[in-house]
Amino acid sequence: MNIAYNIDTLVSKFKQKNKVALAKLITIIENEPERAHEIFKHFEGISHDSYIIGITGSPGVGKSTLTGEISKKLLEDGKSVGIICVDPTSPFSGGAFLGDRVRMTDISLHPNIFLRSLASRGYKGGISRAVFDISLLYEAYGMDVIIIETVGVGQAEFDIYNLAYSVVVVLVPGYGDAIQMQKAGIIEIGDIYNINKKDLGGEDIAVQIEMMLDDTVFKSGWRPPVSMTDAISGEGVEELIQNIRDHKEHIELSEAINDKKKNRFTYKIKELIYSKIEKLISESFIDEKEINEIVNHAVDDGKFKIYRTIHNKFEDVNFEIKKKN
Ligand SMILES: Nc1nc2c(ncn2[C@@H]2O[C@H](COP(=O)(O)OP(=O)(O)OP(=O)(O)O)[C@@H](O)[C@H]2O)c(=O)[nH]1
Ligand SMILES: [Mg+2]
Repeated sequence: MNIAYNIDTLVSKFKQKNKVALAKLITIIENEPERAHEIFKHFEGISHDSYIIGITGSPGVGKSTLTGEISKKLLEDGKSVGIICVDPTSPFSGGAFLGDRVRMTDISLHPNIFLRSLASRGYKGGISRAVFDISLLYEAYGMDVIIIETVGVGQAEFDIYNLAYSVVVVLVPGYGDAIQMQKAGIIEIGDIYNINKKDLGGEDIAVQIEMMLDDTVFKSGWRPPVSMTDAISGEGVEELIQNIRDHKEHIELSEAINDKKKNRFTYKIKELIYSKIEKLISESFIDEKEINEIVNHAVDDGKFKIYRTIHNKFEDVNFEIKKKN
């Protein structure tokens, strides 16, 4: 099949708001990132901006349930929503992927919503690249709001901070000591804090966070609000959405949103450079086959000898990176 022709057809269907075309374009972007520009060149005339919300928090705190409830309310307001769930589980298990699907089935059939789950490993060019490109596709599709759900650990947390305009940090009762949270740096990334599972308590943690926030100076002039929700009954979700709206208004008025928009691209460019270098190094210096040979030798010749082999191989390594023009 002629892929160029395929992309042209998909793009014209996409422009008619065909969800199947959207799904297929996402798949192309996921599997063949080097072709993304062939898709995006068709959208150069589009200037629509979506509002991008990040929802992050430890595994199981209710991010997906909350995302579903928020989306439901946005749909009722006549908004369209594009969701990206970054799943921490292995791409082989597929379990949580299905889980997200099941939890959100009732809304994912709505014509104004689209949901895509990504396993957080196994992406060519990295997961943040895929998240960024899919969010761009959603913008071209005309989505009013984009919600990115990630588990708040390590790189994913960093991604969401750089890719979303309003970051909601979700916590639950019994999460533990507030000091631990501070150590984990979680208090630095949230624009909004939300204690979910309020049916199980959580007043104490809300108070702790409020106190911690009171002790912090916010250069942006935005003091993150704290809300409490029961994502299953939907209680408190309206207040959370109002907090997101307030934050949106704040960054729009202070024009911080322009910096955030630029920052998305800065981040994208840096990610591109890193993945390019990684690829260059792994392709030109040592490949899977060579690694396997060293490992096999180590197993056959004894595991201490591997140190000499590795040392000899890496001792005098130097890289020279040339710019093409
Ligand atoms: N009691 C109670 N349970 C909730 C609430 N919100 C979600 N849950 C339940 O908590 C479990 C995890 O919810 P998810 O929405 O999958 O949480 P998540 O943060 O998306 O999980 P991962 O994506 O796997 O990290 C599910 O069994 C939900 O039904 C709530 O407000 N109260
Ligand atoms: Mg989830």
